[in-house]
Amino acid sequence: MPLDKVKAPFTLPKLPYADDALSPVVSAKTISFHYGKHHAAYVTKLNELVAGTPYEALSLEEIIVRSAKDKEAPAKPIFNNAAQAWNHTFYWHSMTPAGSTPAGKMKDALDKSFGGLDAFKKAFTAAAVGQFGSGWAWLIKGKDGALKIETTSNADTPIAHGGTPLLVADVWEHAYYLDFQNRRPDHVAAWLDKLANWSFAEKNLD
Ligand code: MN3
Repeated sequence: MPLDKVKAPFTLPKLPYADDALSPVVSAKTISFHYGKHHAAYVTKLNELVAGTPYEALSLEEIIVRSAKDKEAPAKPIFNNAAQAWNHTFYWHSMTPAGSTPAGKMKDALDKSFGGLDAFKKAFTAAAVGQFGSGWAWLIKGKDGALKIETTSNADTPIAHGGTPLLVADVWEHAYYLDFQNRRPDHVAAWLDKLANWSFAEKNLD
């Protein structure tokens, strides 16, 4: 997943599992809309927006970083669609059908920063549930090397602010409404217990 290298025209990356593999927490029907429609639309729109602009020559991550600071007219929609393209690819990899528990360096880092997995889950759930409206709940490694929980609104992403994302949960309603309706806390709890991909998070530590 070399998101620091890919350039326009961008394509929708393949899902790392079958579309029904995350059921029942994330159903095939949710995937069909969330991946097949929402994520696909961000990629298509991004290609339209960058065509013929200086952004066309940049990697996806460069587009995010530069458009976040750019005050000219097309930068905001470019940022929104580029960040959403990036965030969703990262999100699909933040889940694994088999479920997982933190081990090795990842477990040590959670122990050190949060006092263990249970305390992390409690804090992450509170952040994810407390994010008002659409957004994302992240586990990131900060510039000082410590792990932190962060939420971002709408398309915003730690990539634009110098944080290193380790894991992300999408808390836009489109991520859970077909399966959990308004019960975001139940969705987040099931997501952490059944789907969180700790080996992916551990890879992102380095
Ligand atoms: Mn989404």
